[in-house]
Amino acid sequence: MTEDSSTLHEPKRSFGFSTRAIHVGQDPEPMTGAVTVPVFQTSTFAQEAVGKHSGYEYARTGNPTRTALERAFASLEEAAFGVDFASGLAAEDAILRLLKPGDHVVMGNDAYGGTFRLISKVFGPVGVGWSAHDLVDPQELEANWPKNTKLVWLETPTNPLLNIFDIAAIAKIAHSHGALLVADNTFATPYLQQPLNHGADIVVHSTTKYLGGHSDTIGGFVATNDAEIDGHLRFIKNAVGAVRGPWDVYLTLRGAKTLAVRMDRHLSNAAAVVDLLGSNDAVATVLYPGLEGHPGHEVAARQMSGFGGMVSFRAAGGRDAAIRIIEATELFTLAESLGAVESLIEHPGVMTHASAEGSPLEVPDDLVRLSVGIEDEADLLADLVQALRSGL
Ligand code: P1T
Repeated sequence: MTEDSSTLHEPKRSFGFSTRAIHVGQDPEPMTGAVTVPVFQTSTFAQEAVGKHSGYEYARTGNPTRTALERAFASLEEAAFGVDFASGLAAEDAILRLLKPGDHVVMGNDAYGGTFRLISKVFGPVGVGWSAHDLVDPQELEANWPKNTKLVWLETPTNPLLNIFDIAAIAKIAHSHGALLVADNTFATPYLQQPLNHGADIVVHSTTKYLGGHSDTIGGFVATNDAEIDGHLRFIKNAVGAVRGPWDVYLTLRGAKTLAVRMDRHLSNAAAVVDLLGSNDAVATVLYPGLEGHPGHEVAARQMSGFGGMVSFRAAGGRDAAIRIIEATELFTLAESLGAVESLIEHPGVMTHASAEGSPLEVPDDLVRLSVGIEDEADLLADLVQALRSGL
């Protein structure tokens, strides 16, 4: 065996979401009956004879703890294949290695700053072209289709402006030009949105966020229904070595078992936060796809089953007021990252999206991003009320 195969043996749709999160790929361990997938903390596997082994030979290539996660997460995306990576960016890097010099990537004009940095500053210098488009209007892309485009790369909802892109409409345009559509599903999670079912070819996640859910690991994941793409990803993972140790994989798999219940609480807390922000004088605009006035509301209602736990707003008092508010929270922790049980607050312009400064993906400097956690709603609201006073 060269790369571990993750062909999904379990039926894809027979169980509900939470049942799949808890059971797919996670049968009791055959030797001892251990109910929880063990942490196979080993770098290598004994072979019975030369070339005759259990299916595992070396842990960069394959590890049973990782196989369990790959099967479970593939089933959450209703995908045939899934590959775990060392980080969200390592997963993105493996996808982008599908490209050759001269190829072009179309990006949305709002995305995680690190994704923009990877495409423009790592792949750009070796000859991969890129352009940023306002994918809110897919016709703009159709009218200005850059030649040699092989990949269209979108997030929806986007980080940090929470724009919504119509996956099915953009997939149709990409496919009509022979390009693949990659959807970063980190903000929505497979609980709220399954991009492959809307026509995307590849789904990528930073599992550091909601899937892991506890701010204790870095990880990435890619799902696809295309065996050739899966083969490419496994080859790159093995050849380049962007793998995680089994303990981190175990923690991510354990975190995802509660994804559905956590997301329900993220949704209700986020809705309460949105209500509060909407009537506060320190806030100029609330960005949240659940708001009826949000330009992507209808598309989001169609392709998502909930609007997510991320909320952004623009401070009425500009950049300095935004920073004062961010520094005044006591329960919302000032930190990068998102999607975990605890609430976080940050200034994208200076923090997560600093690498996009001066580019088409630059974010407004009065922007505040909240990752609304699953603490008690009343405590979160009280913290925001007191912090927002600093913005007046
Ligand atoms: O940090 P890493 O696991 O490598 O994932 C990168 C990544 C990919 N895609 C999206 C949508 C992301 O938000 C991220 C990471 N984002 C942050 C760290 C952040 O605070 O926005």
